[in-house]
Amino acid sequence: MNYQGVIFDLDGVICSTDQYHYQAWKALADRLGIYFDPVINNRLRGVSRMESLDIVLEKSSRSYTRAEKEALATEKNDTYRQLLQQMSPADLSGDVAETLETLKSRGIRIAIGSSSKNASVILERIGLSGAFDAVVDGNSISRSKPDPEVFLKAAQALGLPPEKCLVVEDAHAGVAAALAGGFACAGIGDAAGNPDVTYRLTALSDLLKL
Ligand code: B16
Ligand code: MG
Repeated sequence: MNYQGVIFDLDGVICSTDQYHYQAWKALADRLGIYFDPVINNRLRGVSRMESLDIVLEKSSRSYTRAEKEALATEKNDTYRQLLQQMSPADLSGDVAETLETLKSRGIRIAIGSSSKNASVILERIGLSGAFDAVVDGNSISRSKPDPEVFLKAAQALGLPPEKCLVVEDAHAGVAAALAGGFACAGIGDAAGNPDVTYRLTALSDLLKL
């Protein structure tokens, strides 16, 4: 591999919290009588909580005040955090665990670059607290993906320039963020179909062949 650091998105790359995001948004949309489906949910990948809410509310017939929106975002997050309780180290796939271990054994520095404000809870639940050289998440940034801030901060925390780091993303917003920051980007899942990615991964361990 020609990179000294790899910056991983969390939801959809390291673990499958995307299904819990879907369930929590769906519960909120159903309660409000707003249409919501997996296609709309795909647009929420990598996007911050409040921006996600705006997308969910696009199908609403009424408008919501800022205070109402804060309450709705809190309601969704409470449902989501409840769902996260069922996660355990069993939710860390062997493919992901082995890939991280092998990269580390090769001296490659690894970081998390996530939009989520729940990143540390998730890492703890799947047994990856302390596994990364740096964790930059939704609490440390002011601009969400597709802005490159989260990845630039992660590279800085690793002590590496963007051109020496590879970003791994499952979301189109995340791919755009990586490229805008001057990073190469490997797409997995939804983002493997993005025409702009530098590499396409079927499994995370494909990284070890680069
Ligand atoms: P939270 P990632 C993103 O995480 C999710 O993909 C996105 O669906 C979510 O809205 C966002 O985090 C904010 O999450 O509500 O937990 O702060 O993919 O960037 O790791
Ligand atoms: Mg993601």
